Amino acid sequence: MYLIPKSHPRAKSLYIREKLVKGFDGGVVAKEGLMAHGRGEAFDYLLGEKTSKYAQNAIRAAASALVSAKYPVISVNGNVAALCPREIVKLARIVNAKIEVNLFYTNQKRKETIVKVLKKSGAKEVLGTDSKSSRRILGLDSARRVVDSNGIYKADVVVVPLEDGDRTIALKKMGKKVITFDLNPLSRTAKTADITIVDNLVRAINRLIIECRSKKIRKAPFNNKKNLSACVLEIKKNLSRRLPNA
Ligand code: PTJ
Repeated sequence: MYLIPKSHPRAKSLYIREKLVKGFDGGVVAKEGLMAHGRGEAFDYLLGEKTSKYAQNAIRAAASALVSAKYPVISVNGNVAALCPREIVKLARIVNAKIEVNLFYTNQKRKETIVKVLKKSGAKEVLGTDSKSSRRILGLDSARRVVDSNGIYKADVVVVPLEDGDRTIALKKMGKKVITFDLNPLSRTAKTADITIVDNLVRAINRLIIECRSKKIRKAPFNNKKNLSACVLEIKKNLSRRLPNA
């Protein structure tokens, strides 16, 4: 961290990157997670590295869905555990959600390391490592199909930050409401989820926590497809604004 001077114009983004590197060195993040982060960084750059009003609309809709959920569950992968474990625990506590570790590049040792990180961050219970309570999601071939019968399997609302498209589709087929954080508004997950927060998880999760704590949560109409289109147009606007003068 000390290698990045505070005065560096991109210090914030580089600090976030360091969390991933630290997570990789500590056995939390998969190698592929570093690449996934790079893709996220690129989209964040195009989005102006700020929370747009469209992301805020989605955050409001997500808060409303979470506080009215009967059995909400937050799914945690390696990148999420490296980026914001404390915030995940805080959010789970506020909306009374279960936390479940669920990995794409599954590996029991990494799962257990992630559980330790979450417990160190204050989680009392973390699901996803007990094979006795595991269930399979039908129609899904990736390791993400294995979920906990007291967690994702039973949930009515599932938060899946940085998710892959296949499982989002499978969760939808199971009748669940899916909330995701994805900097790429064009990804399959972004397009399939009920509520897509097109923002960096690191920024948006704090806003979601504030929103869930607020006493003024109102159920307002939310159209994910329209909101995603607005996010794409936002990128287009940012690009034209930043065109170098020829
Ligand atoms: O820990 P594992 O084994 O479960 O693996 C986790 C990764 C992230 C490697 C796995 O889920 C994966 O391969 O994801 P994808 O399919 O690359 O999708 C990740 C999506 O998250 C991409 O659309 C990225 O743009 C986006 N993304 C990356 N970093 C962030 C992000 N979105 C929000 N906030 C970020 N910080």
